[in-house]
This record gives sequence, structure tokens and C-alpha cells, in this order.
Amino acid sequence: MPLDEYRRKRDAARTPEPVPESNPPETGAGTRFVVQEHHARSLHWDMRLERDGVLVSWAVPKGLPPDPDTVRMAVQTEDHPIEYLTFSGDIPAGEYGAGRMTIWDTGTYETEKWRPREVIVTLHGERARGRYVLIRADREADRGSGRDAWILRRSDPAPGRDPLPHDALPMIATPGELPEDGDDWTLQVLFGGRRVIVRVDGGRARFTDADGAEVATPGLRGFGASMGATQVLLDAELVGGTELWIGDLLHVDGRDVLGLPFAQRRELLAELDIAGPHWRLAPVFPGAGAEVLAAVREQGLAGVVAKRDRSPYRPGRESTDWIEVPARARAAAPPPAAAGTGLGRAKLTNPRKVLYPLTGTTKSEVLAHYLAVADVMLPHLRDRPVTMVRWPDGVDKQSFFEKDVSRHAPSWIRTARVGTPGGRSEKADFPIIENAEGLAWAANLAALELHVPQWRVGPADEQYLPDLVVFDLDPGEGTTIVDCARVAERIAERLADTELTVCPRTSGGKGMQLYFPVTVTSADQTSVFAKALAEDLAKETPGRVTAVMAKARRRGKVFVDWSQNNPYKTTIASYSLRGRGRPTVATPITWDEVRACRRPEQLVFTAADLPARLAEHGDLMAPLLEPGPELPG
Ligand SMILES: [Mn+2]
Repeated sequence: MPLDEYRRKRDAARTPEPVPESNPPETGAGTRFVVQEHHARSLHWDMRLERDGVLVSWAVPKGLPPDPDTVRMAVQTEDHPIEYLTFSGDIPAGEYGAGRMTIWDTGTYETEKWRPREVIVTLHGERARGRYVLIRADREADRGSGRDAWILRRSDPAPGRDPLPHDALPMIATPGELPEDGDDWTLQVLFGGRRVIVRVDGGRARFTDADGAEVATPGLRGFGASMGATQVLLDAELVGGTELWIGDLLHVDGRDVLGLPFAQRRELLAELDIAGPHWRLAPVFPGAGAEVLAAVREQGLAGVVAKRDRSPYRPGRESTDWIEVPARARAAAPPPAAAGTGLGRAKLTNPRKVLYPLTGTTKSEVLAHYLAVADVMLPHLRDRPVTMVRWPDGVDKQSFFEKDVSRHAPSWIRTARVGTPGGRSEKADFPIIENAEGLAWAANLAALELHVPQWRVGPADEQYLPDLVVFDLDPGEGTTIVDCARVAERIAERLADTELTVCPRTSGGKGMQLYFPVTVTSADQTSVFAKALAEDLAKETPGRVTAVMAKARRRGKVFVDWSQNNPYKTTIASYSLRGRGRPTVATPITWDEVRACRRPEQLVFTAADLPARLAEHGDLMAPLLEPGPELPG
């Protein structure tokens, strides 16, 4: 019977896959197909063609061949039920085919030939379009082994597709000084690793070095599969065999991009959404100059490569379109203690220390986040005394607050001596972070979280009046950020008739915050204003909103915490990481995102999401940097 083997392999009570009880009628040639991407023990793609009431199936380890020059192996597997055409889901560990299965493509097909040893079809899918030929590989060794090996190729040319090159050599930068006309250049951070070209085809990655020799990378297992069926050729730095920093793109999915300007290649690279526990895009700073080099130098990183924005990629060639600027003066000998680490002066201590065990995020990745957001984050930190929360042994271990850094801050970190919020000692020397080096200093202290008050200090450390109002929307038990989003909309409605510009943000934790800039004449004015509005909302919908701190009264409600406006309080700084399980970020969002929020995960952003968001939105909190109108009421 056609589905006997399918049923024998599965326990309907344990797998989410469809397991029909009756056998289908034999209906002859069919018209539908599906290709599923199956992240089982070994990544493969399952190609299934409707025929005689079932789906005749092949597992294709590297996926459908994209062009006629590529021949792929396929192994015929048991027939699947028609219901499998729309199946996607997670097959639980321990079950047959355990792992995630997604629909890679589906559509209709025509049969040209259907014989026991040869099948010719034309697929009409979104991604799979063309004439494919399956021929049984009549190898003696396979006979009777149950491994029905076939070869699969595409017979018609793939229109407008450049073949993925088999190999390439990295482009070589000319050593030199930072270019003077910085506007047309982008600086990319160098980590002092080994330059590699990474070729990903059919979910398998191959690494070669500057001489074209293959490099073994046991620490990067999983990178190829993470790219799915996307074919790419990447230029990257391999640090310590376990960290991959990707800097450039040579080919993507049938498109040779060597001739495109660097700025465009980098955009295409960002669109690939490459971010994993051990692989990231190398941070870039368009139009940047000496300040980035100084931060890199302070961190003991290797240096920067300045890439001319319009430069094409020339494999294996040295070019003055790329200028490599080492962090260390080239004449100086490397200090013996740091020799071999590739980290030069090694101001970043323990760069590979994992601070987020769940995602494997290392201290150097924390640094990369802060360097990547420095441009937008620093204006919001300006003149605000920072309270740091440090996790020296990672987020699953003890943390501590630090306000007074007088004992260990280097001389180049500005400190402000101001009153400590409700503290035992009267005053403390708070750090004020003014530049990328300051962010890097904090990152090196594992100060994942940076908190700031709603006021600034003057040049003689005098405390100015608040310049921001914050509504901290905190979901009580049984509610989520979705409920906070609804309350945020109501607050925005209330303030719609004023001159106030209200900016929403996730807290990076469970809730969200609204901020707006104001001008006030007394220190308690912002609290009084926020409290009145919060109490008003609570009165209007007492079942949904509370303005009272008591935990017991928050169940099922959103707590509109107006008290964060108290000058003794601080809130998480925009773009700060959070010391939670994953490296989430306090992320400014658009009002469209607030209104569209229906599921909590829509408003969770991690460090990996930030570069693309910044490219798309810039700094959504920029209105906070202008002086606000007078606070009404
Ligand atoms: Mn499979």
C-alpha cells in the first residue's frame, strides 16, 4: 500500500505531521509540487511531486540545482500523503526526521516523462522554475540497499543567472593612513583574524584563505545551514577559528556583484540578515574618521580598513581603493604578552568571554554592538551621568550597579560629581560617556546596561532641570507589551493636541516607554504632569491600567509608571543592551510598529537587528535632542 512505509516510520501521537488513516485513490498524474527545507540532523531539501494520490519524494542534500552546470544527488524516500503539500513545523527530537521543516517553494508542475528510471518535469514555482531531469543512478552498490540514489539536474538555462564561482581570492588593501576626504569612504573594523573567502552552496560552507587553500573551521558548524539555499561568496575575517566577521560580498544567489560599488554590496550583505552565535557582519562606519580609529586603538583591536564607497571588488588584487590602517604604529613591536592574540594592546580583556550563554554572545560582540550604535546613542548620553549595571561573569551570574567610578575610571573618562539617588553617600563620581571610546570602556567592564536620568549636567557638574518626560509602561502579570502598545496609543491620543513630540521605545525587557522633550520651571513638574495623566487613564479603565506601584494591584493591568520622572531615578538608555537571556536592546520604534503590534515578539529586538533598523530609520529618538516646548498644565 502506498503510504504503509510512511505510517510505519511515524507515531501520529508524537509528530505534528499529517498521518492519514486511509489510503488515497490512485489518480494518475498530478499537478502540484512542494519543496521543503528540512533542518534535520543534516540539512536537505525534500522535493515532492503529486502522483497517483500521493507525493513521490526525494531528499536532495544540497537543494535544487540552480543552473544546468550543477548536478545534484537526490535520494528517493517514502511516498508522503497529499496533506504534506502544506506541512511546515517542528518535528520533535527523537522522532523520525526530527528538526524544523519549512516550505521552500510550492506550485504546479507538468510531467514530460514518468518512468521507473527517469522523470522529467517542468516546475512552475516562485523559486523553482524550469525543466528538471531526475535519472536513477544505477550504481551497483545501491542495489537492494534501500538507498535509491538519483541524480537531479536542471536542463534549461536559468535566465539571467551568473554561476557561483568555485573559488576566489580576497581583495588586498594597501597599507596607509586614513584618507583625508573621509566622506567617500567607509571604515570597517578589523579584528586581526585570518582573511577568508566563504563559499556557501546548498547550505554547505567552504572556507579558503588568501592563497586559496582550504581552511578547516570546526567552530563554525552550522553557518552553511543558516544560509539555507542562498548561494553566496563572502569576504570575511576568521578570528581564532570560531568567530566569523563578514565584511564584503562577491556573489549572491546567481548575481555576480563584483562590479557594484562597495556601498551597494554592503547593503545587499545587510539584507541577508546574517547574524548568529559565531558569525556577524563586521561593523562599518560610513564617512567616519579618526574617532573610530581611536576607539579601535583603545580597544586593542587590529585596525580598520577604509573602503572607497564606489570601489568594485577585485579578487586577489591589491588596490588603493582599500586602505588598511593598523591600530598600532607600524614601527612598534607587539608587546610580548599580547603576541598571538591578534588583539594588539589588548585593552579589551577576555574578548571571547561569553556574556550571554544562551546565544554565545561574547564580549567582543557586545563591543561591536556599542560601536555599531555609537553614532545614534552618544547624543542621548551627552551630559547625563550614567549608572552602569555590570555582569562580569555573564548574564546568568551576579550583576551589580555601579555609579561611582572614581577608583578605576581612566583619566580620559569624564566624571560628574552629583548627588546619588537616595544613596547612603551624598555624592558620587558618575561617568559621562562622550565618545565611542567611552562606550568601549563600558563594554570592557561588561556594563551591558547603561541607565541615565531625565536631566543633564552643566560644565561644572550643576544639575539642570529635567528636559524629558518618560512614561514607563510596565505590563503586570497576565499582560504583555501588546497591552502596553494599546495604552501607548491612548497616551498619544491624549497628547495629540499639544506641541509635544512623543517617541515610543521598547525597554528591551517586557515593556515599553514613551519619551518627549519638554521645558520646565521646576524639578517636580514632569512627575506631576505624568502622574495626573496616568491616574486619569486608570480612572477611565480601572480594569486595564493602574497608576499605583503595588505589585498586587498590577495583575492583568498595565502599570503606567510616572515615578520614573523623579530626578533621583534613571531609565535604561536608548540603544543599551539589556542583561537578559538574549542580547535584547532598548530599541526606538515607529508609531506604525506600535499600532501594528499584536504579538509580543513583534517588538523584541536584539543587537543583531539594530544595524538594519538604523539603516532604515536612523535615530527615531532624534526629536529628544531638540529643546522641547513648555509643559502644559
Ligand atoms: Mn526530510
